[in-house]
Amino acid sequence: MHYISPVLWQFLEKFLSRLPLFPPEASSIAPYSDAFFLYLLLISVFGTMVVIAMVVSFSILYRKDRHPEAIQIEGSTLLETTWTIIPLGLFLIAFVWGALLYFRIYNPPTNAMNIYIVGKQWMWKAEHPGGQHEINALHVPTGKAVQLTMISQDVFHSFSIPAFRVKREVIPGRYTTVWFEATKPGTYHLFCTQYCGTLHSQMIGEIVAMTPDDYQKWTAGSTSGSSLAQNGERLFASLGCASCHSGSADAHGPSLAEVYGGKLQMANGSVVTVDDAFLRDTILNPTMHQVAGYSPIMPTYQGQVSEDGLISLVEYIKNLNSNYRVHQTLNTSHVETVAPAAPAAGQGMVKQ
Ligand code: HEC
Ligand SMILES: [Cu+2]
Repeated sequence: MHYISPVLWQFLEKFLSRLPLFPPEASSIAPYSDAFFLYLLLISVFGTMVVIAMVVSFSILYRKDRHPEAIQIEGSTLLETTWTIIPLGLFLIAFVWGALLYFRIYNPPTNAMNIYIVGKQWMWKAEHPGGQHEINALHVPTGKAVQLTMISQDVFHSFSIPAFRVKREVIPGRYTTVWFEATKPGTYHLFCTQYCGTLHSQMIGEIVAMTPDDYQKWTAGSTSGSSLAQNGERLFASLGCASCHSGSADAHGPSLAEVYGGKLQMANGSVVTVDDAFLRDTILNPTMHQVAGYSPIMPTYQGQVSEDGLISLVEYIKNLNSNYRVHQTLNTSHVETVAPAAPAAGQGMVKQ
């Protein structure tokens, strides 16, 4: 991904980081995003200059007292080809470069650790798998890919960390994700960049990037004693999910052990990958995804579980191993991904 010569890059970085208008570059993606931004800026400036230069020089060269009589020119293939090919080339570079960057920004590395973010009027809540809660603050380790799974409790918000060149819509009813890898320890701004009501401008916070050691200390020091998955386990019992999803053969519902990350056959013939969004949707609206081989007896939990509760349930199901026990996730910095289960009879499972 080194699209720009390192020497030129060092020069530009020095120049940019002294410019107070420009936020610091504190994530792995920031230099790439800035390089591209600079390219777009430069071709725009170049284009503007060319136009201004021609407007000024032509008005002097072809002013009325020098050319009282207009001369008709019937076109020039060379000229027209030039002004077509050059901009086309510049735009194609922008397209390819932008597309490569886009894929990098929108595809989190598979080993990324996951943190949940809930936006609401007018605050940001962060929930670490280890059970640490934060409001208007987010602690992350440097040198590690962090993925945020985000949702809004009310209206549209937008989660933006300028120093990381990260910005993503936070939408009611749907999980969105964003990822970054912080490179420099420090404290950075967090903004809501979508007008979301009266106190929108106060929906701000702090991103604290810490060295992995400091981060370990922070997670150990701020744990509430039970992980998200353990909270989820309690909800799973209190909401009555356990009665149908006990994992035993005579239960009314399918076993949820190790379903996460695998594929399920739906009653309408389609095959769905079990991800966070799928789990959330089935809990709120079970008829939306009717699993093959089961009757539609699961009640809807719409209005009964908060977004935080849903996150705990999702985290619980995500971490269920085959014995219906939760993988311990008190430590945020290593979150296990559960291998998809082997297809069991009558379970509607399909092979990967
Ligand atoms: C009355 C029994 C019942 C209750 C209570 C119940 N479910 Fe279900 N659940 C089912 C049945 C039956 C299915 C399969 C058919 C379907 O998709 O509706 C299912 C499907 C699911 C699925 C789809 C994944 C899969 O492996 O099939 C998830 C996830 C799920 N339930 C989670 C929950 C959670 C979480 C709760 C509690 C908040 C809950 N269920 C409460 C009966 C129940
Ligand atoms: Cu907002």
